[in-house]
Amino acid sequence: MERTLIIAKPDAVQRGLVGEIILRLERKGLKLIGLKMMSLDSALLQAHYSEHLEKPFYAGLENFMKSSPVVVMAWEGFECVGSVRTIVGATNPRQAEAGTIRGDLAIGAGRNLIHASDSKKSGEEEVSRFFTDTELFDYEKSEYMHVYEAHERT
Ligand code: IDP
Ligand code: MG
Repeated sequence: MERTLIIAKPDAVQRGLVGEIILRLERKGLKLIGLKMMSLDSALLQAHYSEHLEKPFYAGLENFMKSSPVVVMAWEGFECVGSVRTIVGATNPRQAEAGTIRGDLAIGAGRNLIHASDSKKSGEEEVSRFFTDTELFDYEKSEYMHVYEAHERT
């Protein structure tokens, strides 16, 4: 099954929207396999946002991501990376569709509440970057027979 890294960013923590984010992912049927609060430092952020280091918004992004603790989560599910991106919505909350986390709950481009991995490969890499093996949990989710067909459960 695919894994995806979610970060409830400082604005989600400060605005009390961490529970709302978890609720939406739980309701989808995804499995939470890791969860912790962290303060992010420059080294971790530079690795996480390596593709954006040269962008004009990077300095502001790094400062913002260090402005408050964040809640990081690892979620698992069949083809979950794309499904979660759909639930999260477009990067700019003003262009994100109603019904998505960003479309419903955010408005500022640099205050879009949530990070979600953008591919299967980055999901694997990002979960490994933020979680040790002992912080990730392998367990049976009993409702899976009501969430997936058999071939999707393997
Ligand atoms: P994503 O979070 O939807 O994957 P990316 O393009 O990977 O979007 O950008 C990473 C993060 O950088 C965004 O979530 C947002 O916080 C910030 N960011 C991206 N573009 C802008 C911008 O134009 N202005 C301010 N912040 C931006
Ligand atoms: Mg991205």
